[in-house]
Formats: sequence, structure tokens, C-alpha cells
Amino acid sequence: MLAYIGLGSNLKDPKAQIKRALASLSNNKAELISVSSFYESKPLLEIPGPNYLNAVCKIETKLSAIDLLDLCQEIEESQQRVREVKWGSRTIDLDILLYGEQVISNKRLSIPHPEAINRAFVLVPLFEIEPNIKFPLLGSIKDLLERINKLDVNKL
Ligand code: ROI
Repeated sequence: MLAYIGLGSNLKDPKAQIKRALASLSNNKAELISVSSFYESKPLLEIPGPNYLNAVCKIETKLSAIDLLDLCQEIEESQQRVREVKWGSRTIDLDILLYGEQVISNKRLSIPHPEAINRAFVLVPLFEIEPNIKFPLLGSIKDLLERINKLDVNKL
């Protein structure tokens, strides 16, 4: 299965955090196919905190969606992510954006990621690596990008 994962960090050397998480995504059950450039942006909703670094990667995996979520959460834990406050700063955040063309909605998982389509720091890097991708139910990335403000992310 092909899947796309969004990565974000705004603490403790964000570039190193994202690189480390990317390395952890390549294991015996997942293979990293491509990675976008890294993009810098202000925290969403003007929440105070350091700027974020974000990237998107494409993986090929034998893991089910829920096992992929477990892997992402293991990586977050291994990088000492602490969930202090909702929307707070974090060392690393891994979001499954797309899992093949599947639509998944349960207690732990919503795919396509419901916020992805509103976020330039997700759509811009995803477009860079997959300009023709379609979000199930939601449409082409080109159309989705036209609805949002792209000025608020800067490619490093
Ligand atoms: N803001 C930016 N710019 N990038 C993120 O990855 C990010 N992640 C979040 C919240 C706290 C919503 N804000 C963000 O989870």
C-alpha cells in the first residue's frame, strides 16, 4: 500500500527530529519512497511558540492503517513527544494523511486526515512530491490548494 505521512516539529532541533522520524519510518514493513523539501511556518492559529518545520513523505508499506498509526505513535514516543496541552509545541508529530485511496473513520483514525486539506504546511509539500494526487471524497490537490493561502509556508 502507498501512504503519505505529514511530519512536523517545533522543538529541540526540528530538522534533526524530522530526519530521525523519517529514518524510523524505514523498517522491515515500510519503505520510504520520497520526501518533500522542508518548509517553515508559524504555529497555526497564532498559538505562541517557535516556528514549525514540516515535511511530507511517501511510503510503501505492508502495515494495515492501524498498525501504521501504531508505528507513528511509537516513533513519536521514542522522540519524547509529550502531550502537554492540545495544540501545544511538540518535538515531533506524525500524521497519516492518506492510505491508498481508503476512507477510514473510527475512534483512532480519520483518513484522509480531516485537517490536512486546510493546511498549507501539508498541501504544499504533498503537492511537491505528488502533484496529481486526489484525496478520496475531497478532490484533487490542485483544487484543494486553490482554496487556501499558500503564502504562509516557506521552503527551506
Ligand atoms: N502549526 C504548524 N505551522 N505546523 C504544524 O505542524 C502544526 N501542528 C499542529 C498545530 C499545533 C495545530 N500547529 C501547527 O499540531
